Amino acid sequence: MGETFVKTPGWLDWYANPSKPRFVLPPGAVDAHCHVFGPGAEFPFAPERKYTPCDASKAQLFALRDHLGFARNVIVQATCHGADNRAMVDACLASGGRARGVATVRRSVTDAELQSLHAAGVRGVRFNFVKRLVDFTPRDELMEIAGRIAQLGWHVVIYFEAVDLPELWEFFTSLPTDVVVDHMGRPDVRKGVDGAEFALFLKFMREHKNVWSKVTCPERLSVSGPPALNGERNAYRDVVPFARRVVEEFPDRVLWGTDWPHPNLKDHMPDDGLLVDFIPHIAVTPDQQRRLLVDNPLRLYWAD
Ligand code: 0GY
Repeated sequence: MGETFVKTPGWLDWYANPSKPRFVLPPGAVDAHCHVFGPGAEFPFAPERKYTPCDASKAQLFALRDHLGFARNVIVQATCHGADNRAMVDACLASGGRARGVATVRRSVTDAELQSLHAAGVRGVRFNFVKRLVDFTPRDELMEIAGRIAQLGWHVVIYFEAVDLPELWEFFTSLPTDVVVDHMGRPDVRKGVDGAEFALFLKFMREHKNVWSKVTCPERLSVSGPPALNGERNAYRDVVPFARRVVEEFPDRVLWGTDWPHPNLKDHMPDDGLLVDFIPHIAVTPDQQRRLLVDNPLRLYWAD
């Protein structure tokens, strides 16, 4: 019998009965940002974690994939598992080639371990700069890791808050790989889509053609929040202009994902069916939708 974990107080569990989206996903659509948590009894959470989540297993993730109409997943290592990638790797291996992974590794990772992650389906590493989630890792360690994984053809996923972009700019623009930004660099939507902060993010993508963005997490970025329970399905509308701007300007460098099981949400847990219905508001033409959901993730994660 494995270890029993107690969830962080106030932890919101994922939405148990998501609605069926009205938006029909194109064939081959990829949920390019999601996680597995444990189960803790099988894959213990890391001692250095900043939160203890509910369990969210691979079987539950694959059931959600099928319910929403996705064909594939990209499973991103969550900070609650530290650099122990076993739960994510187990899910990738069990997916029959329908999941790829993004790992967290330390400088001590061996070449054989990197090869084994590659064989399991890992195609990137995640560098996290969100201070509430991780302890500081020296930049020289991250750059060393980036140099090693570049040789495998992998990319770097970066997670940071918009206010920290100026300070991180030089490091990010020195990375030798493709660079994928989580959640549009977490803009403060109150500052406006034409504000200086988001303008800097757009400049980052415009000037650096190796930078991609996930146009994800309206539920995390929204101030206006979900709709009232009145059957209205146009949720999180204050985030729409931000995501739409990125999709329109960089249609070949955007990805979309659910972020299931939605760690660290404090106010509400989104209905994942409603999140899928957000997509046609930000990618308004069938061509944009196909690139966002199929062509781009396949190019990045299933090139081989
Ligand atoms: C996300 C967002 C968060 C958490 C993590 O790995 C994680 O713990 O990514 C967050 O708390 O904002 O992308 O899932």
